[in-house]
Amino acid sequence: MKTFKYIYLLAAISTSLLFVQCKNEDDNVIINPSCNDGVMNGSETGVDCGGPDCVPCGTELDFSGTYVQEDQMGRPGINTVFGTSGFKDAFNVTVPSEMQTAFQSKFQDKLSGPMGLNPAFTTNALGLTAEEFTTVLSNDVLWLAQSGITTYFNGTEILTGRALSDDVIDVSLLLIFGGPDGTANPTLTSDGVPANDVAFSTSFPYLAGPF
Ligand SMILES: [Ca+2]
Ligand SMILES: [Ca+2]
Repeated sequence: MKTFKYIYLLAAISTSLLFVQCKNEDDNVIINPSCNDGVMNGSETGVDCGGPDCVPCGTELDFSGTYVQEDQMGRPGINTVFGTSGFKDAFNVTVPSEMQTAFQSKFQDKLSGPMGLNPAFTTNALGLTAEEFTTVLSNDVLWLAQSGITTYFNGTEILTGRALSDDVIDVSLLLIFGGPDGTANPTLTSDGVPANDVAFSTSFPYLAGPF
């Protein structure tokens, strides 16, 4: 009977040690360190910043607090280019389902009216008339194809999504000023900035830091 007691005691002690060991391992284990897990790990030099993979420390985005919508950029730059006639603030806070009714005619006047960006506009490289093109633009949402290539424009596919490196401003300028085959007004169909100066981050939100 005494022997059995020692065996039970040893078993109890061993089990306790096992639990203690497991707990310590759980506390110290590092599983897939990332730039948004809230702890300094991997090659980071601060919490979720620094090192080769995360944004430089001091440039982290602050997602705390309550936000209000101040900008609408389904397609970057459209509100800046077409909303300059006193309605940009209203455009920025209008829900997409109401945008076409509220702004299409204003956009068309801005595009091809007598004082517009391109009074000589007939159709563009997509074969769209001024009314058709500004109908697309005034619905300021980013279209996304559920299958196939994701691109703003790659020479074949158009507006099937957007990759961060897509030159969306040049595409917009081409469609505004390039005429039916994209070759009109060559000095107006590019902003002269072909790519980002800083590499994109490899982790969410994937944006490049300031230059
Ligand atoms: Ca981290
Ligand atoms: Ca560009």
